[in-house]
Order: sequence, then C-alpha cells, then structure tokens
Amino acid sequence: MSLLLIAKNRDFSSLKQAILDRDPNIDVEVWPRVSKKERVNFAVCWNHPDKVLGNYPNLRAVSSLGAGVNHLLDDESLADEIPIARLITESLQTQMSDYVLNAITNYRLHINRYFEQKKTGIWKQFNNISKANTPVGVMGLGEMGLSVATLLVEQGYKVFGWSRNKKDIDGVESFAGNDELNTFLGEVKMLVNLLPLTDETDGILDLNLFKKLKKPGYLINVGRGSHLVEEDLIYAFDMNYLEGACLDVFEEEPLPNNHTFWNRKQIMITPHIAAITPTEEAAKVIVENYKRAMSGMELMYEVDREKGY
Ligand code: NDP
Ligand code: OXD
Repeated sequence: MSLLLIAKNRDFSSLKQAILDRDPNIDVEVWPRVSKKERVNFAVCWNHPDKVLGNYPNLRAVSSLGAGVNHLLDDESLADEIPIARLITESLQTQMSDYVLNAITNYRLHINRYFEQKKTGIWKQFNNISKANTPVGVMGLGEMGLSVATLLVEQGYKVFGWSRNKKDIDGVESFAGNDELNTFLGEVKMLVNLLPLTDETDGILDLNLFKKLKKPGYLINVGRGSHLVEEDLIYAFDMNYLEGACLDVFEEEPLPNNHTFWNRKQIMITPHIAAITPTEEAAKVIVENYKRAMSGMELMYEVDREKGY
C-alpha cells in the first residue's frame, strides 16, 4: 500500500517528512517515481498532469492539496466511485479572512495609488473611503466565505452574502440562487468571489455581472481564475463598471509574463497566496484521511461529486 503525492513542479520533501513524522509506517511516494502502480491506494494532488490518476488501478481515495477540487473533478481518468476529499484547516480560514480584509483596507486607503505615486516621487493625498461607503458582497458562504463574512461584520462592514441556499449568519444579509443574484449585486460595491469552480460558476464574473454592481465596483477574486472572464474585466474598467481588482487566482498559473493584467494599474496581483495550507496541518488531515480510506470509512471534508464542491 502506498500514498502518492502528485504535482507538476513541486518539492514535496517537507510534506513527505511531515506525513512520516505523524506515521512512519505509511509508504509515501512522490510522483513520478512510483515503485509499482498497483500499490498506490491514496493520492494527494495539486496541479497534477491530466489523466494521470487513471494509471493507478487500486486507488481508494484522492485528496486535493488545497480547498478547491475542480482539478480532480475535471480528471476524467478518475473513476466516479472514488471519493474525493479536500483540505480544510482553521488557519486557511484565518489567512483568507486576513487577505480579504487587507485587500478591502488597501482599496479604502488608496494604497495601490500610493505605490504608483512612489515610483515617480508624487506626494498627493486622497480622502479615505469610509466603511459605510464600501458595502461588501461575498459570493460563496462556505468554509472560506463564512469566515470572511464574519470577520467583515466584526470590523463594521455592511455585508451581503450569496450562496446556493439561504444562510442565517449574524449581521449578513443572505441571498440565494440565481433568482436573487441581481438584488444581491445591486447592494454591493466590493465583490469578493469565494465560489468553488463548477459548471454553474465557470465564467460567472463577466461584464453582465459587473454592470449590476454599485458603480464603480471593485472585485476581489480569490476563488478560481476561470470564474473571471478576463477580457470582460478590462471592458468593465473601460466602462467604469469597476474601478479596480485584486486578483489572487488566474486562468493560467503562473500568470504568463506577457499577460495584459501585469500592466494594468487598476489590478493588484498576488500569486495564489490568499490562503496557503501549512505543511503540518496538511499532513494531519492527509494522514487521517489515508487511514479512513484504508479502513473504508467516510473521509473528512469529502466532496459531493454531484454538486461539484
Ligand atoms: P465550500 O464548498 O465550503 O463553499 C462553497 C460555497 O459556494 C457554498 O456556500 C455554496 O452554497 C456556494 N455555491 C456553490 N455553488 C454555487 C452556485 N451555483 N450558486 C451560488 N452559490 C454557490 O468552499 P470553500 O469556502 O472552502 O472554498 C471556496 C473556493 O475558494 C474553493 O473552491 C477554492 O476554489 C477557493 N480557495 C482559494 C484559495 C486561495 O488561496 N486563493 C484558498 C482556499 C480556497 P451552499 O452553502 O448553499 O451550498
Ligand atoms: C485552493 C487552496 O484551493 O489554495 O486554492 O487551498
């Protein structure tokens, strides 16, 4: 029996060690060096080569190395009956909430403009934007969205949330489903995307959606790059539907050097770091799920394949 770590261009030495520290009896292998493919019973994947999972006939379960699982659901070589888990840890939620709060504060204090001014030594002040004038809408109120929304309420923001099912969260006005999407958007200036990437949410951040925000809106995309129709972001700036964006995720990662987003002053770019799973915490969940899979138990943070998240 072996546990296989699979990713393109990733150094797994510390994760492998952290797994072994928890349980030295687990045989941890790192793709592509696999002793015998029949021995692989559990795989942990991030940015894995397409269809690679089909090579392992005795897989009992797979885990994402992150909170999102779209890369696993997209892999047609993974048989339908194989359970998929994702990695959720408390510090992921804290990191995500900190990231979003910082992005909103940077917007309100014009930090991006001051970075630009510093390049040419310009000393020019702008009035801070008040919290009252920054109503926030969080799309997706799951593990990440809920903690973001809760922190923003604590910080005194007016917060709206949109999810598939209505939620009862203190201080958050909840909207649900496509019928209530437009009403939700009409309340919001600062839009935070924390949806999972599914057939229904792919490309949801488009010109038509930006048009419905309070003008000009601001986008924080921490979900997935494919939620955003990239060229529509540029149109949305040109039409003054949006005045800026903070992007952590991209259709293609790493974002190519020649991508037009790099040269846009309105766009803050971070390299998919809003919430990074700490190695020790990842190892804890992976080992637990490995043991569960080996004994036929339900996995922690198991994904509903029908829903796609
Ligand atoms: P969850 O699965 O816990 O929550 C998903 C939320 O989205 C739920 O509230 C769900 O509604 C809602 N939702 C799903 N589909 C729809 C839809 N069609 N219409 C309306 N609402 C919908 O996910 P997490 O909060 O854990 O993570 C969300 C995503 O954030 C991940 O999939 C990943 O892509 C991204 N992420 C990014 C990170 C980064 O570093 N940038 C780090 C971690 C996550 P309901 O509750 O009603 O079912
Ligand atoms: C993700 C993650 O899913 O980093 O994006 O956990």
